[in-house]
Amino acid sequence: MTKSPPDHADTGRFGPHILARAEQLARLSESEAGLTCTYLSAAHRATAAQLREWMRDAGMVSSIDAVGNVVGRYAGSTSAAGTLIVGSHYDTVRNAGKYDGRLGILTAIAVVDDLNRARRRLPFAIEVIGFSEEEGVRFSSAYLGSSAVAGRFDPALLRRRDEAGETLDGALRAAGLDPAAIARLGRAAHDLLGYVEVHIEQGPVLLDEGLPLSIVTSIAGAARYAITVHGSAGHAGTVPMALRRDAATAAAEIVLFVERHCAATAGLVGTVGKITVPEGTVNVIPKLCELSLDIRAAEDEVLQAAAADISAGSAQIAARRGVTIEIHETSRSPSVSCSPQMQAKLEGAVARCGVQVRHLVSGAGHDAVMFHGITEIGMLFVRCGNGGISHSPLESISAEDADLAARVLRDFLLHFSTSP
Ligand code: HGY
Ligand code: MN
Ligand code: MN
Repeated sequence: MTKSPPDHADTGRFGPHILARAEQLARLSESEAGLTCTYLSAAHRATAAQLREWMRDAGMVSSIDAVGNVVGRYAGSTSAAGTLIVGSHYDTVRNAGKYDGRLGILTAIAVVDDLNRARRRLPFAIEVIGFSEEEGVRFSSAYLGSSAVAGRFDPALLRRRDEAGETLDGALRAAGLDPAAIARLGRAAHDLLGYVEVHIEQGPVLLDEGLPLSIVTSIAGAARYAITVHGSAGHAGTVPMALRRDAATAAAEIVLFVERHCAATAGLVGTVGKITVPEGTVNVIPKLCELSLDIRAAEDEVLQAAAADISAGSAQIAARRGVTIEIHETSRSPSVSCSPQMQAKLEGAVARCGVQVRHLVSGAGHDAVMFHGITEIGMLFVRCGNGGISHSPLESISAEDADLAARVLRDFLLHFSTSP
């Protein structure tokens, strides 16, 4: 009589297993020190291959699709019963933490592995998806992977160029992927029973309140821009200050304007993450300065107003300084609410696992945004350590919290039904 397979849920082995795999993935990096895994780099491709192997080992049929998503399908007990997607992203920002995105994928794989070992099939299929490009680092457009699965991929992005001048189309082909096949990745909405994502909170609230998990009520809207300031070059030693049209000092004033405006507006945050003086030289007055701008708000109206205010404020600064300015929107996603039904299902799972139910708004964007309006979306946040820091090597979670998240996800799946 073979011993029944160990039930992770009782032994608490989900957590250490998930963290060990996150460590293993973190070693697949573009940089010597720290984790950087941006779209279609060698590290990114190696990460995809590793996830695909783990999905296969967990009993899923796994593949890598035309946009680089890693898809593992765990068939249901009946073929006609629809599909629940459980996903998150495996690309990272530069010098990233190990858990942003990856926790959600690894938790889903661990839970399906547990079901598979127990030879349990659910009355619906589960698709675990590792989305290939959520951060929008390389091509300044977030959600490339999930937008394709949601049938919302914008083919115009294929002409978008990265900092090296490579187009998205070219990068896909160089990676052996077929851009023309992306349009066929959209899932039929009628087959989708829902989308659920486990993700780190990327903030301090759960840590401060001593709670391990929370349910997400809504995801803030976000808009990103590329700003270019055009001034005049000049000799650093001979042009009097009053005669200069310095693109960099104008940009600096715009950065401080963004900070002041967002600090003075409730529910709005703004970040200039990149400032570049192309071909900058120590003894030349900058004629060009390029900035990124990322603004977020839980209310779309606040976001809309902020975009207009920052554009008007920047134009005034440019006029006063005798420079010109271009502002180009590179991506925008509206604020979305998680479905009350999915929140209720997650509440049930959290309560059954003995955890206090807490709800939070997400200031960060997530792949779930792409599935809003196509199927019911739900998200489960996991506490971050180190003051809640994220998008940093200091990002941390505990094995206990990862274990709890996996047990809640497992309970959620075992109790999931399409009836309200
Ligand atoms: O920027 C974000 O909100 C997420 O990390 N993509
Ligand atoms: Mn992120
Ligand atoms: Mn993320």
